Amino acid sequence: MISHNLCFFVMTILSLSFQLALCKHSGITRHYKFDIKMKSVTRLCQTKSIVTVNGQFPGPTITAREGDRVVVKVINHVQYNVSIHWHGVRQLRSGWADGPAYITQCPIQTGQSYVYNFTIIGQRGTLFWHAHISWLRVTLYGPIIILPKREVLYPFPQPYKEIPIIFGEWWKADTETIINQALQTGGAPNISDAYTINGLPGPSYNCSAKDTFKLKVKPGKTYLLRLINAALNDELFFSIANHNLTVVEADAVYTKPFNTNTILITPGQTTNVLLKTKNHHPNATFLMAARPYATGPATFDNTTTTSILEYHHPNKTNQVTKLPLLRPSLPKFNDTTFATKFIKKLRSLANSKFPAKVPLKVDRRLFFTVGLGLNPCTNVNQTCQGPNNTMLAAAVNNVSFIMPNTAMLQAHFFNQSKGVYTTDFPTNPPFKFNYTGNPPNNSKVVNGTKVVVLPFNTSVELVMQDTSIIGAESHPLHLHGFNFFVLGQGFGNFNPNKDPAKFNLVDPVERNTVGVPSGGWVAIRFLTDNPGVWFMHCHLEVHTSWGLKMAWIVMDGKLKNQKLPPPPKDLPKC
Ligand SMILES: *[C@@H]1O[C@H](CO)[C@@H](O)[C@H](O)[C@H]1NC(C)=O
Ligand SMILES: *[C@@H]1O[C@H](CO)[C@@H](O)[C@H](O)[C@H]1NC(C)=O
Ligand SMILES: *[C@@H]1O[C@H](CO)[C@@H](O)[C@H](O)[C@H]1NC(C)=O
Ligand SMILES: *[C@@H]1O[C@H](CO)[C@@H](O)[C@H](O)[C@H]1NC(C)=O
Ligand SMILES: *[C@@H]1O[C@H](CO)[C@@H](O)[C@H](O)[C@H]1NC(C)=O
Ligand SMILES: *[C@@H]1O[C@H](CO)[C@@H](O)[C@H](O)[C@H]1NC(C)=O
Ligand SMILES: *[C@@H]1O[C@H](CO)[C@@H](O)[C@H](O)[C@H]1NC(C)=O
Ligand SMILES: *[C@@H]1O[C@H](CO)[C@@H](O)[C@H](O)[C@H]1NC(C)=O
Ligand SMILES: *[C@@H]1O[C@H](CO)[C@@H](O)[C@H](O)[C@H]1NC(C)=O
Ligand SMILES: *[C@@H]1O[C@H](CO)[C@@H](O)[C@H](O)[C@H]1NC(C)=O
Ligand SMILES: *[C@@H]1O[C@H](CO)[C@@H](O)[C@H](O)[C@H]1NC(C)=O
Ligand SMILES: *[C@@H]1O[C@H](CO)[C@@H](O)[C@H](O)[C@H]1NC(C)=O
Ligand SMILES: [Cu+2]
Repeated sequence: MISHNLCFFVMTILSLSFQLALCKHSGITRHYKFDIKMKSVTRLCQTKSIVTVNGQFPGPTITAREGDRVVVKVINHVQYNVSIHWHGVRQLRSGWADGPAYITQCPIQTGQSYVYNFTIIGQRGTLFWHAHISWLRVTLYGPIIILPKREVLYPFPQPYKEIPIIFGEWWKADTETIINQALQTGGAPNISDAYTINGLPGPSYNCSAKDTFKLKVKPGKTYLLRLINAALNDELFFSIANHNLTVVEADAVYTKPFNTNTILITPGQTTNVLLKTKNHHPNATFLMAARPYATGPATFDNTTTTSILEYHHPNKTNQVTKLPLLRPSLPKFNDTTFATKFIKKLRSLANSKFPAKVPLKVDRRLFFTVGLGLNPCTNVNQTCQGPNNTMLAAAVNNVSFIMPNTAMLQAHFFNQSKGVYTTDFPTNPPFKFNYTGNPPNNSKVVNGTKVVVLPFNTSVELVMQDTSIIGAESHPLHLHGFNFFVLGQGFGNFNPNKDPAKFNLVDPVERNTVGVPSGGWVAIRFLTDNPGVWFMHCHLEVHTSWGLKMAWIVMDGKLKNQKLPPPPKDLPKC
């Protein structure tokens, strides 16, 4: 193994591709063991058996440094099929470790195990891991913290402490039953009963005061909060009473710092913020609260989760009890004006150390509609709970993605795609209509397992356009295997003649999950520098279940270090 220093030395004299090959192993290997097992947990005065990693909820934190290898042995002891996704980790030439079931691997079946083995290259910040099959990620999730390389500082004030704040969503009923029931009846799945902060709903719910996350802080310090939205179906606003937050990073990429009292975070997104505690603050306890930003036509869980920021003055004792508890004021559930303002403040740091490598030329332009649709009722008794006796569905360019019954990456690698997927995913909508106006008469989706195939090193520009079929709604689209730059967004229909002139090619935010605005569009660019099969889907799990998902195939490049290596020997079989 090449030592860290030698690596740096070698880096200065060798070409870039060679550098990467040598230096990606410059870190250490971090070993983790994930035993998937059931655990009895009580929330909202109800005891429930949930799927966990090592009996922990939320699951364990993966901590690594940029350049480290992470090796996680996952052993499945539960009745469900399981797979784990390392959300936002680029997985450069390690697609076998990405995790979405039936896309890059068959699930790990009961009694089986699989070793995820990947190196973290060129990334530092907060990400998270979660199950990537059915709705199991409701309780199978935990933070991934990627520290900068040794002796490398953050490009912002060094925090006194770092705290993960992971948002979740809690159902009293069994969530596998809920989604299976919904897919059967064709109606919307039952909404959640609570949101959680680090697994705890907090005092705003009945019978929940004892399940409250408390963050104890000292005055006059800087804390780094690593915010993660692991909720299934809801974008969230988050705020702390009487405190401002400074955003410094999104999806493990540094941003230009900006001040805000409220954060918007979609499922699948992460945001690092600095919290400066005040000096000699007379008011000792402050609520931290999160509640949804909801734009869709369906009912949603309109509750608020809270936790407590508690000051501990070194010279005062027992100050906690009698002081007022201040509440933050959060935007209204449908405050799109706030959401838009917040999103527009997010910019890449884009300095010489952390440049924004926006692709300036474009090889392929694609236009995808994303949104809901309908399927005919197929129940034997011809009764369905979707609108007008239909079954709710969702689609990209009107294709509702059907999961294959074997892993696509394997099929691709061994040239056995026949009967698994086809390569005719439409790169434009099959028919044009006023996407954000009155819906067309025919709202039926088409089923398929279709992919877009791209050569290595293709620069892609993708515009994603929300539709108002059934109802306009913000869709947080997540791309596996790549980060992308968010060049622009707007409301109404994308105008290819006018809108590109307004694209930001200088310091657009770089991330892996972006909200397609409700009744609007977003434009992104990325470079296909990573061979494999890469999933792209709405991170609202209900929409993914309905088919709002597709996959990209990026072919091997010509050079040796541009090819996907063969699969590991323990890759699960279907
Ligand atoms: C992880 O992958 C690397 C590179 O392929 C290999 O050298 C190493 O042995 C693997 N580790 C485990 C535990 O499988
Ligand atoms: C979902 O809600 C409906 C209506 O309240 C109820 O009948 C059904 O039992 C619920 N499903 C589950 C799995 O709890
Ligand atoms: C019809 O089928 C659906 C889904 O299988 C079920 O929920 C519903 O109760 C059935 N209705 C009747 C009248 O059998
Ligand atoms: C938050 O920042 C705004 C604008 O910079 C400022 O007006 C406000 O006083 C700050 N609030 C707190 C609680 O520090
Ligand atoms: C302390 O709390 C009171 C209300 O209980 C409020 O009026 C006052 O502005 C707070 N002080 C500070 C410094 O936040
Ligand atoms: C959500 O709850 C708030 C109160 O917390 C209420 O003002 C609002 O009307 C509710 N919205 C919906 C759509 O139920
Ligand atoms: C605590 O007391 C020490 C010595 O009495 C003093 O120097 C320090 O400033 C005090 N700290 C706070 C936060 O009041
Ligand atoms: C938000 O919802 C309220 C109803 O709770 C409605 O009156 C208002 O018009 C909505 N605002 C927007 C911007 O849609
Ligand atoms: C349901 O049918 C009614 C009457 O034909 C129609 O007005 C309405 O648009 C339909 N709804 C959907 C979602 O297709
Ligand atoms: C599309 O529909 C919207 C909403 O009804 C309308 O404001 C807009 O003018 C329509 N656009 C076109 C090109 O017809
Ligand atoms: C598409 O797939 C869904 C879910 O698997 C199924 O319910 C529906 O009937 C299918 N639609 C068609 C037209 O085959
Ligand atoms: C688990 O996955 C295997 C392979 O795809 C499949 O055959 C089996 O039906 C699945 N079992 C469950 C319980 O879903
Ligand atoms: Cu969606």
